[in-house]
Amino acid sequence: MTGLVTVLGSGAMTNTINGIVDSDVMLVIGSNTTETHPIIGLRMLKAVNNGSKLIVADPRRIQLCDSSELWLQQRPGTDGALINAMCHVILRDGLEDKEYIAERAENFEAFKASLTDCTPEWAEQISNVPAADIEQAARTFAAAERAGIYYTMGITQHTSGTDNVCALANLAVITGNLGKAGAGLNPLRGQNNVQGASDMGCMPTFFPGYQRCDDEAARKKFAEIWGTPVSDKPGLMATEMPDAITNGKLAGLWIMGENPIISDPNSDHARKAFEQLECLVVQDIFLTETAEIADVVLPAASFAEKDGTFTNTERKVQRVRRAVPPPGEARDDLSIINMVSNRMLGNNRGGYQGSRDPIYHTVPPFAAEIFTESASCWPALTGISYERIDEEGLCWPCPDADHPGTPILHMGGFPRGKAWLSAITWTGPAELPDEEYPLILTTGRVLYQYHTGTMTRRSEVLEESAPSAYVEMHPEDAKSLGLEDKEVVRASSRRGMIQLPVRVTDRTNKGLVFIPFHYREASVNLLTNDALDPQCKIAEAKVCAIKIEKIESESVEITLN
Ligand SMILES: Nc1nc2c(c(=O)[nH]1)N[C@H]1C(S)=C(S)[C@@H](COP(=O)(O)OP(=O)(O)OC[C@H]3O[C@@H](n4cnc5c(=O)[nH]c(N)nc54)[C@H](O)[C@@H]3O)O[C@H]1N2
Ligand SMILES: Nc1nc2c(c(=O)[nH]1)N[C@H]1C(S)=C(S)[C@@H](COP(=O)(O)OP(=O)(O)OC[C@H]3O[C@@H](n4cnc5c(=O)[nH]c(N)nc54)[C@H](O)[C@@H]3O)O[C@H]1N2
Ligand SMILES: [Mo]
Repeated sequence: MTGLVTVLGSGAMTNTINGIVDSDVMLVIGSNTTETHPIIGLRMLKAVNNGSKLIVADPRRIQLCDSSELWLQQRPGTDGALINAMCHVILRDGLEDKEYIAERAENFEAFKASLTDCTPEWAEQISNVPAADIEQAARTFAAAERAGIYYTMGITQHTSGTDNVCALANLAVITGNLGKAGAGLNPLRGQNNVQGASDMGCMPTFFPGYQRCDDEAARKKFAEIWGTPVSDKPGLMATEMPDAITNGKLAGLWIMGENPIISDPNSDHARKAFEQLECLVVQDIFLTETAEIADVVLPAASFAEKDGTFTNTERKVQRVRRAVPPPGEARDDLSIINMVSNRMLGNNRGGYQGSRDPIYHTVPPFAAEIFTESASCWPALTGISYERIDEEGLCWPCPDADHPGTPILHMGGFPRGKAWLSAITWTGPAELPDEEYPLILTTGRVLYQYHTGTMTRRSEVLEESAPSAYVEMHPEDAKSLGLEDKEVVRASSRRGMIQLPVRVTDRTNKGLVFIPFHYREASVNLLTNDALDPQCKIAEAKVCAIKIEKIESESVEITLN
């Protein structure tokens, strides 16, 4: 990754959840916060009550639009143009924070030159957002003493996802909004402990603490700590694995806590690839669609059945304690990994004597030992211990035992010195509508369901509240296809077909439809595009081209005959 994204590192919020109420302006872009991060959404609404101005940029009329001062309804996949145009206005009118830029940013002149043609009128052509609204958004954002940016998957799940994030980082830097309360660049992380998993090195290029595997010194350090040689070759991203399997480069896969047969864009391609594996192991708390095609299923314990820490979206490391024992043969994930590793070692098949054998339940002292090791490997955690977070978590970086933690990042400067303002060239989505597939499909979430539904669809209350898939469609599009509200239709793309009811609503714009991805019986990932962002390899789940067709029912045909 380039420029600022590297500076910002882990992808956590630079600021805190409670600090949101201190902001003067909030730009919420590509985040349906009240449905997907309801607690954070409440903080935003509280900030609005306190007088903070809310700018929403989202192709759909999400709940936050009702409380916003300005709603930019862009075409999906055009954020890069929109944000560049906001930066253009700010620099054209001299509204930037000159002192901050001089002190803390690099590459300013080249960045400024790159924006010459990114006028609001140019961005209106691309995004369909009126130039006057772009101007107003830019001026409101730049005028604020404390302006915070909040973004999620509407920004990242694009072939231009990394560029979009860099463009937002540019906006935060030129207005001096990094390293200050009530401001910041705040990606709202999705899954519980996805932050902790990244911190611990669950990414193909990193050891724990974002220390790169192709860095000689880091390799030496971890080889010493772990007492075994470590590889210098980055692994594959999950999104690259289906193709690696079909190309014969990957023969075995051990999937823990993911259900890619429903959650991977272009999921039929993923399923076909997984079926070719020599060995597929799935470790999950339920028998998922992916587990059903596995050679081996390892039953895991859930969050309430184990000990350890979870790190949240604001980098706060918090203790988790086992409330109930795991059912039946289920074991916590750590014990399962240890048991397999020790068996491999016993059979001379690699493996690693990581611990005592066998540990069937992770008891607190063992989880604490692991934490102590992590803290010794990564300076940002060194000051955190189980004793210190017994009652209240601490935000990393926390370099020593007396350090209070760091709720707000970059107060005193950036880790790489100065922030690099990178020139971003807007590029559109990989697949756009045409005559055959005339509608843009965007996908996402609803409040009552979680991802592939393995957990939420087992809850009667949640399932009753949101029992069925649907396709959100603008009244004019529905009318031109002769569709009524709730009518079951066929939705298809170049990759697949599903059937589901229409929900006619003006929440979306003409030409755009939205389908949630929670429902296996109408799994929208059969339709989505697996084109990847060339830098971070995220798939373009937020834009592809589809068509919707009326299903002529048999009864209608019989009547006609
Ligand atoms: N209830 C519930 N909450 C969840 C989850 C869940 O499954 N259910 N999942 C969690 C996880 S892992 C994640 S990652 C987060 C995701 O949280 P969000 O990103 O907030 O959720 P999404 O519904 O995927 O998409 C957010 C918004 O992006 C908009 N959007 C679509 N295309 C574009 C575009 O091109 N540009 C912009 N600016 N916006 C666009 C959509 O209209 C939608 O309002 O939610 C987390 N919270
Ligand atoms: N079309 C479309 N596709 C998307 C997205 C989108 O917006 N649109 N969003 C993408 C995003 S951001 C995400 S995060 C993914 C989510 O995709 P997945 O991660 O595949 O979805 P989940 O249903 O959350 O799967 C998590 C699995 O972990 C299991 N589990 C829960 N707790 C534990 C545990 O403690 N141990 C173990 N071993 N297993 C456990 C659950 O039973 C479940 O099967 O979907 C992605 N796919
Ligand atoms: Mo996510």
